[in-house]
Amino acid sequence: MASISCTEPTVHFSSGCELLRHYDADNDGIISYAESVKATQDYYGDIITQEEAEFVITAYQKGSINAVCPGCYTTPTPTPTPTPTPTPIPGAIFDTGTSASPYPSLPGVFKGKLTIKGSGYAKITDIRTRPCPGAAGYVSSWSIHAGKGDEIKRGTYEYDIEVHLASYPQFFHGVDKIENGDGIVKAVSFVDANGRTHTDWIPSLIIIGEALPELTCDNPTPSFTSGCELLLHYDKDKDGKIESPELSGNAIKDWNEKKISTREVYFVAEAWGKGSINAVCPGCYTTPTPTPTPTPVGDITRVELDGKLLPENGMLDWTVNKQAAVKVYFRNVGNAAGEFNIVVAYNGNTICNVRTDSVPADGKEYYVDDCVFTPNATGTHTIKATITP
Ligand SMILES: [Ca+2]
Ligand SMILES: [Ca+2]
Repeated sequence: MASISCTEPTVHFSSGCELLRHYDADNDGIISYAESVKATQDYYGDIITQEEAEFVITAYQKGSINAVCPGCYTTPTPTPTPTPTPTPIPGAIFDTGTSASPYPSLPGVFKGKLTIKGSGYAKITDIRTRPCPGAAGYVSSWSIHAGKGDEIKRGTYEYDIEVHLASYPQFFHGVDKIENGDGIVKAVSFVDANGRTHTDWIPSLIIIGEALPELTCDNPTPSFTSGCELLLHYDKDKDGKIESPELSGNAIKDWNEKKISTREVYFVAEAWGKGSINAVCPGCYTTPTPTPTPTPVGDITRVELDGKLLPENGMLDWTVNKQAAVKVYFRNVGNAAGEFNIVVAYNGNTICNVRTDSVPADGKEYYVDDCVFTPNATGTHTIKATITP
C-alpha cells in the first residue's frame, strides 16, 4: 500500500498537506483529539479512506501538522476588516458560492436539478466550478435537458443537469440542495472516479447565462419564420386549435429531442391553454377554403338514330323490323374523370345499357355507338337516354 505523501494527491485531497489542513477545523496548526475523531468518523462514513484517516491521526499523535508535513501550516495573516465582498462572476445568473470545507473531493459526474428564479427566459451558456485549494478542479463538459439552444424558463421549473468534473472541484457535503435568491440546485447523484455514488455531495457551481426576449407572433423564433408559423405547424389537424395530443405528442416530443426551444414549447402551450391559435396570434389561423369533392358529372348532348339527329322531344319515325343504330353523345362536365352508365330506353323499356371507359373531365363531346335495336312497330315513339357516373 502506497503511503501518503505531503505533496502528492491522496484519494480525496490534492495533497497530504491539504488533507491535514482540512481536518484542522480551527486552523491552529494542530490536529486536536476532536479533529482526529472527525477524521475517524469520516472514514467509517465512507467519506475518506482508512489511509487518509491514519495520516490525520499521525498528525494528532505528533502534536502538529508541521511535525508531519514541514511548512504545510502557516500562521494565518490577520484578516483585514471588513471582509472583501467576493467578485461577482460576469454573466453568472446563479452561483452556489464557495464551499467553506471543499474537501473531500474527487473527479466524477454530478447529476442534479437546476431552478433559476425570476421571470422570463434565459439561455444557459456555461456551467463552471471552483477548484479546491492547491488543485485545478474544473468542468470538463456539461449538459442541460432544456430543449434546443439550452433555453430555460425562470421561476419554479426544474431542469436536469449533468456536469462532468475533473481534478478536485469544491464540494458541499451532507446537503440535498443549495438555494439562494437566484436559484436552487438539488443533488441527484455524484458518481466519483472510484465508482462510488454520493447523493449528498454538490459541487460548487456557477451557472452562466443570458436573458432572452419573449417570442412574438410576427418575428422569427429559433426554429420558425414567425410565432404564427410555429403555432400553425403544431396544429396538425388544421382546426385553429392546439389540442393536448398536438402539444404533448408533437411539441413537447420535439422539445425533448432538442428540435425546438423552451420558449417555443411554451408559446404552443399558451395557444393550447387559451383554446385557439388566434387567441394568442389574432388573424394567424384562417379557415381553409374547402376543396371541391372530385365528382364526374355526365351530360347527354344529343342522340342519333341511324345517323339522324333525334329531335328535342325525342320522337322519330322508324321502320319496323329494320335494325337501327343508336349513337349517344355526351360530355363529362364534372371535376374528375370517371366512367358512366348510359341507358337508352323507349316507352320505358331499356334498349341498351352501356358502360363507358374512363372519360376525362374536359367538357369535350364523346359518344357511344354500340347500341342497336329493331323496332317491332311502326309509328312515332319516344326514345330517352340517361347518363349516371
Ligand atoms: Ca486544530
Ligand atoms: Ca388542432
